[in-house]
Amino acid sequence: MLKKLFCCLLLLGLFSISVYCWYQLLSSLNDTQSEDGLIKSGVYYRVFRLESDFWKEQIMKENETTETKTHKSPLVTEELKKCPDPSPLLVGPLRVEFSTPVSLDTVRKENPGLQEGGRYKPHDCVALQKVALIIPFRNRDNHLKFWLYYLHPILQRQQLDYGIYVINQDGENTFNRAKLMNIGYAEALKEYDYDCFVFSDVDIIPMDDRNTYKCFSQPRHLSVSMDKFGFNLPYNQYFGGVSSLSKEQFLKVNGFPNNYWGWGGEDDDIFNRLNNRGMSISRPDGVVGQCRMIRHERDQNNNANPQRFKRIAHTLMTMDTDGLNSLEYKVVTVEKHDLFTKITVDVGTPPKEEDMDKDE
Ligand code: UDH
Ligand code: NGS
Repeated sequence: MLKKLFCCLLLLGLFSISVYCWYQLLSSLNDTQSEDGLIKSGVYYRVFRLESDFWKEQIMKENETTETKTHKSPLVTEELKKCPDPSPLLVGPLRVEFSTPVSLDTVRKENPGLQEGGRYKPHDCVALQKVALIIPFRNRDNHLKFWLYYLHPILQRQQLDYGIYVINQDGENTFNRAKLMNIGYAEALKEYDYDCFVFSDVDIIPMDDRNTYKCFSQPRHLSVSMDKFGFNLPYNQYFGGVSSLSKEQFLKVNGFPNNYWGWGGEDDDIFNRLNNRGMSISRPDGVVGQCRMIRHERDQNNNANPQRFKRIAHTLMTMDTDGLNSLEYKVVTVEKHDLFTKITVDVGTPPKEEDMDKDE
């Protein structure tokens, strides 16, 4: 009897010891596996997963809220500061040359921040001005490539909110640069609330990015120191090449004249208009204002206008009736390219009695 009792106690002891050992073994296994997160079953794993999913969800929710916040553009715009003046991105003098051809593909690759139609605005500050760049144009594709190649990076460094408008005269009739400028002004305003207009020949490139393509308190002449004039002004009243006028300044003079067909005089006419309305011309200094012109022959159907001297002598009499308020044209096509907006227009023909496409 005593022997049986001893055997039972021994078995019970052995059983307890084995149970204890199994327990220790299992719990040590669980600890290791839950630490490195590899265990495929068991309480620890589930807790770990649940916690992990919970935090994942929380993090995702947090991200969503931040993302929604950053996508609310009005909020962000409110927070953005005005861009500093002058732009801290300017580098000063630039090397400008036309011996190596450029491709539009290169220009596209080098300007990834552009929006359709050649639009741009700085993403980290609010541009000081909304500038429409107007280029009078016909059959100058090679010049346009150089212009886009050089100007896009400059305008971006100048931190402008800008759009490029190439106003292409349809057909082969006598060219009318000034009317194309007026059309550019009118068409650009249909698209965006621009407050400044830069009128630029397609073949003129600034050699210094401190020559900011924006508007000033007085109308601005920007191409003041051109290589073809020995880096000088050809005459004091010269207002050709590249100029900028605020919307207000442009309206004050009724824009450009529409009736200068062929080469010459239209820039002198707008100079007279500005002068007649009491404005003066502002200019950068001769170093900052240096620019290069792409050499070319005179285009077809842009012969010197024999009427130009007579016309500029009468600006005061004609400026209130010839200009923005008498502008008539037809839009033929509007093409939104990556690097610019091309608007092809029918500007009409010069009056028959004036054979303006013949040299004097
Ligand atoms: N333009 C065109 N196509 C034309 C004519 C003019 O796109 O057929 C535009 C272009 O933007 C050009 C601007 O109008 O830059 C002024 O025209 P222009 O370059 O003919 O005028 P500019 O005074 O030259 O610069 C005149 C011809 C000089 C010939 C000299 C020959 N050695
Ligand atoms: C003047 C013209 C302007 C012209 C300027 C420069 O004589 O329209 O020369 O021309 N005025 C008249 O003819 C009345 S350029 O040397 O760039 O071809 O802009």
